[in-house]
Amino acid sequence: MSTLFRRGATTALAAALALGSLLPQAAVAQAPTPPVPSADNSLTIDVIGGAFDPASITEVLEFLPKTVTIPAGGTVRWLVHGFHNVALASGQPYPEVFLPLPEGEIQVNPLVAHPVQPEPVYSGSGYFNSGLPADPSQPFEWALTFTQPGTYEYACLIHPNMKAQVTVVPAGTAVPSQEEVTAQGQRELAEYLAVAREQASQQQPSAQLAAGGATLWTVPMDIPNNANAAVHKYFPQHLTIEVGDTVRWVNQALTEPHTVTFRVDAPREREFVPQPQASGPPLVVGNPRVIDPVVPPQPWDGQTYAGSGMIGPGMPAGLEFQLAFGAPGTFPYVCVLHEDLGMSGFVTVVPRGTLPR
Ligand SMILES: [Cu+2]
Repeated sequence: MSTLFRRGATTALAAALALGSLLPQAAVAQAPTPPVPSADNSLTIDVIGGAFDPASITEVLEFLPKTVTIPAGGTVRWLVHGFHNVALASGQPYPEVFLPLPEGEIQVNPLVAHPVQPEPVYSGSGYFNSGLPADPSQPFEWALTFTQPGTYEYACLIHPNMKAQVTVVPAGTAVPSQEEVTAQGQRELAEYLAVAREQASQQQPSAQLAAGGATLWTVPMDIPNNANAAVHKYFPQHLTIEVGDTVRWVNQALTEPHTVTFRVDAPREREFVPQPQASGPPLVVGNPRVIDPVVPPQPWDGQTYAGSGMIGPGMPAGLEFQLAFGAPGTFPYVCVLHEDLGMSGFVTVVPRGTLPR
């Protein structure tokens, strides 16, 4: 499958595979704020990784706050919500997220999937990684103590724009308290959500005349070119069309893949299939059923599985998916990657001549 992927596709695929990101509603809750003296070299500062706003079905793909300052000897503790990791590469390239398997499938690089932490102390060199959560619906914590002054980038390798910094100042230097750090994270979260909501409010379907008097409907998904957030919605969620019309879904997201999947009676797919090994942790293998399109004969009669595969920037299946509807009825669909967060829609198909023109 590696040949399927254009340059840069693997990070998009990784983001797509973050579909499993079942973010708890608590993801927007504040970090615990233990009282800490501001010049305590042994202090621990909490940083949030990822957040979800259920009201707007918006996932913020950022560390909150994006920069944090601690004294040498201090510790950063990440509280991670969703399908994210925390990785430091000390100025070296980050590892590839996906690796091809001999059978043509792909696996998540074990250097990304599993923890790499020779010791819980970071002195400015080497590769450290929290690993990915086995169950993204459960938040996890990861902590590192920083011993050397300097500014260090870290990243979630699943989400290409999710990069942040730790600045370490000499021991004894006063730094912002946890209360201030948490407040800054909340301000950044509020800004990201406000921009995403405003963008979402502007998304709407469009209709144009097609051959034979039918209509070609375009349904945008997510919000355009937003580096900080993904809105897991179709615009609109419920579209009514006539028999013979075609619907074209277009993913506008900057990095986040989505799917348009009419499962009909098929069982739910899993985006990752763990493959147990004789020793060590399982391989984490991508499921082609989720990645690749399943295009039925068209016009579609609504009776068989139809799916876009993962569509989005850098994805082999492209940015859009199109389906002509040949039978009346109501047809529900989901984004396989984000259905647990509420990404679903339906198309109601009525007889020709029913809708006002
Ligand atoms: Cu989605």
